Amino acid sequence: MFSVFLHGHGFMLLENREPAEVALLQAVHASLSAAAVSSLRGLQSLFFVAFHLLLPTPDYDAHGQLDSKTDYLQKVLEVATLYGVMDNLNRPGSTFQNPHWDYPNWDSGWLVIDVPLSDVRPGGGPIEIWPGTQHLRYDQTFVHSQQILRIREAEPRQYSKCFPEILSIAQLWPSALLHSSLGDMVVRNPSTWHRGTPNSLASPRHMLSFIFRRRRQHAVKKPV
Ligand SMILES: O=C(O)CCC(=O)C(=O)O
Repeated sequence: MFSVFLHGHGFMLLENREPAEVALLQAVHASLSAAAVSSLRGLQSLFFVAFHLLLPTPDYDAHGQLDSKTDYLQKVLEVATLYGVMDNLNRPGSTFQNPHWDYPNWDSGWLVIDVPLSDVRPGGGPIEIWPGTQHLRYDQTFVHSQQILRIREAEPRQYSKCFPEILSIAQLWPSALLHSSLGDMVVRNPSTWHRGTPNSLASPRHMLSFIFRRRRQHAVKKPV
């Protein structure tokens, strides 16, 4: 089932109501700028999931066998790099982002886990995701694929530039709005198209995003 979701659709939403971990997530958020990697060690569920998915042969079905004595952060760091932990802030009054991918799908080995720091209900800025788009062959999908893929410092990325071809496909392709609860994990292949949606509520929506990349020597032919 996990392989159908993450490999087939490009994302999955896992519940995590572990109170100690939810409290730790909030503490991490409070001290994000100063956060040393070691301060994340108690996020056992998150690193447990990440470790199994970042293995050279991803183990989609290991969920539910968490061993509290194992240091899963350490295990993750043996097979992958933690590129960053960022606060994806969606402020009240925000509008739609452009549908985009974070990394093109030929740049493999990336995994992102988004953790909302509040319950995200309709109108509260849920992330929208286009299942299966991580498998698209850009050269067969876009007329102007070169232009869309040209990502250089000096040029607008998809975040800030709306490519009509991406937008028109996104309008036709079924998408999912991921409503979630504090502490849940949205595990996604960052090549899967997604965007931020309007936050029409009075409070900001904070979401921690953990960005991992499998080490080159552990590369798999098929990215998760
Ligand atoms: O904040 C969100 O819901 C989405 C953020 C996002 O897609 C991004 O920053 O790349």
